[in-house]
Amino acid sequence: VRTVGQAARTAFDPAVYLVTDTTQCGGPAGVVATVRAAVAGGATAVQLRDPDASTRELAELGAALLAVLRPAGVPLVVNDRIDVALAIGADGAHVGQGDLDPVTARRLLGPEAHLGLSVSTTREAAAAAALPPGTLDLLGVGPVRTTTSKANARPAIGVDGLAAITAAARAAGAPPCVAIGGLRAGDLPALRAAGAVGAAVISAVCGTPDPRAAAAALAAAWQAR
Ligand code: TZP
Ligand code: MG
Repeated sequence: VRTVGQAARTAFDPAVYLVTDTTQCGGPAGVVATVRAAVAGGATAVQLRDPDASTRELAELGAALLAVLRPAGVPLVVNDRIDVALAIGADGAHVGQGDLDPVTARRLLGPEAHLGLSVSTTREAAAAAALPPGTLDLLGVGPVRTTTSKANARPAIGVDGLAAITAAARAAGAPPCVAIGGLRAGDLPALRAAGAVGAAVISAVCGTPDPRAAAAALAAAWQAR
């Protein structure tokens, strides 16, 4: 969402959307190194996600990531923590169904920040479409496949479930859908065919010895048709 007269934020391209996991990256310094490498490989957006970090740890890690991402022109959003997103001057936030409601999150973030919402069902996508215009920029849809990166993840919906939700979202006028959950480079052409505008990943990048090559493989797979 953009408002005339306010400074433009970094453009949000969700094609290869890296979500960070501090444990899989080997600690906060590993997160920074992974993000730097992934961006060099072709990651187009980054979400800072660490449900276990203290508020101060999360803000410090976010500031370190912004120092890497701003010069690269890659946006950073913060999972769940609107307060931390605002405190560090991130590009926006991503909320789940149990987090702060999107209308309140939008009010706090202002009109030009990026705001994403997780959905797992066509019903949740329809509810997202019914929010006031300008509330949401993106839906995170999944988990498409079984994931071990999120505690208490919902059941996997598969590529067919993703296709059903992207279709419902489009029909209802909801924001575009990025796929998430257990995704590997080989999945990306099918996700694209199912209507997703990108793939969000943790372990396909954070769990690998060469995150730059992993991100490059995802970027290449996203372009392939
Ligand atoms: N939300 C739904 S699945 C998931 C999140 C945060 C984890 C994705 O991680 P991975 O390793 O790509 O399955
Ligand atoms: Mg959350």
